[in-house]
Amino acid sequence: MKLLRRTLLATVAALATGALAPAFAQDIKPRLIRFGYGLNEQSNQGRATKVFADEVDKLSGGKMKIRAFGAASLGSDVQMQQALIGGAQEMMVGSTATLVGITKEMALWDTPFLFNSAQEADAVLDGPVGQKVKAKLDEKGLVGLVYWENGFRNLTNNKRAVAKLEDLDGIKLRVMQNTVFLDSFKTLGANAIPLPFSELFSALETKAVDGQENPFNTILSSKFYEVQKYLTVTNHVYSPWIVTVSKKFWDGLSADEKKVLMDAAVKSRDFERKDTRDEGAKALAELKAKGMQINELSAAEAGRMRDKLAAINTSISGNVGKELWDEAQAELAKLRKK
Ligand code: TK8
Repeated sequence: MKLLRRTLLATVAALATGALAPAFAQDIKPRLIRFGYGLNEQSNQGRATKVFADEVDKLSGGKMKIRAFGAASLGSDVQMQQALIGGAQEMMVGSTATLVGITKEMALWDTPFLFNSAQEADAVLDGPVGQKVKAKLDEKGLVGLVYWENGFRNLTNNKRAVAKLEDLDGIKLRVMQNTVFLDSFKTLGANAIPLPFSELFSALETKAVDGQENPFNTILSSKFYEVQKYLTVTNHVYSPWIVTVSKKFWDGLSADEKKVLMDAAVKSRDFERKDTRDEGAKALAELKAKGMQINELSAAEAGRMRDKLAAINTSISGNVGKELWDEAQAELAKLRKK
């Protein structure tokens, strides 16, 4: 009893003199999380990042702080991925397409014409197949939280209106740093050139490349209409973005902290998909008003593109593994029967 009293007294004294203060101070200091992304603050990516940051602040009672860095100010997607793996940066959002070099299963999402609608994309990405692909990141030093919508990609260029397959011939087209995109557009006859997104605007402006492909939202928010004349509605592939965390950082978080990040990520995902779709629905008219010349690829020409790309599908299925490929196809078949 006497001993207990003495210990208690000692503790109280230590507390009063601040001898234990350093331990407490560390608990109070908010955890700082650097979150990088490639588009600008005014984009759908920027808006959803803000929602994520606010939610993390709220759910953690201010104990976790997201510091957002837009416009690739922490580097391109590929550079940020490496920083996350090394532990020099905590979080990012970027294209799944740029992760293919790290996790080959991510190439599943690059399959041309895989999804017919955003609803199909949501169901597969949030379902067992999407979770399986995401989980593959773990062994590479990354933790995938949720998929956001980048969206269906469309083609812009400065040479000519692309109405048929042959119109792509020789167009210098920037593609993402990813072999599926490179091979797809080479197969379609374009002169495909891989470049990080952060270099794209200036490459278009200086005419180092003639064209690029991205969703309407990005063509608008990145002001590509200033340097591109023709827009062809091709919807050739649906691109997801993925919110990722450095595994080194993640492993040091408490269960509560992990939950805060996951819950905030889900909230940001739901916001982002709706926001992107709302903006996307109005974007085409806006791009027209900005002076872009817009045409739709006919169903017959889209069909010719699909046929030409059939060989790409076979190689994707080989790369991601037949089991995963078949599972995705089966899930899609089920959705389409409903
Ligand atoms: C932004 C990119 C972009 C992607 C691209 O960092 O590179 O064209 O569509 O959204 O991830």
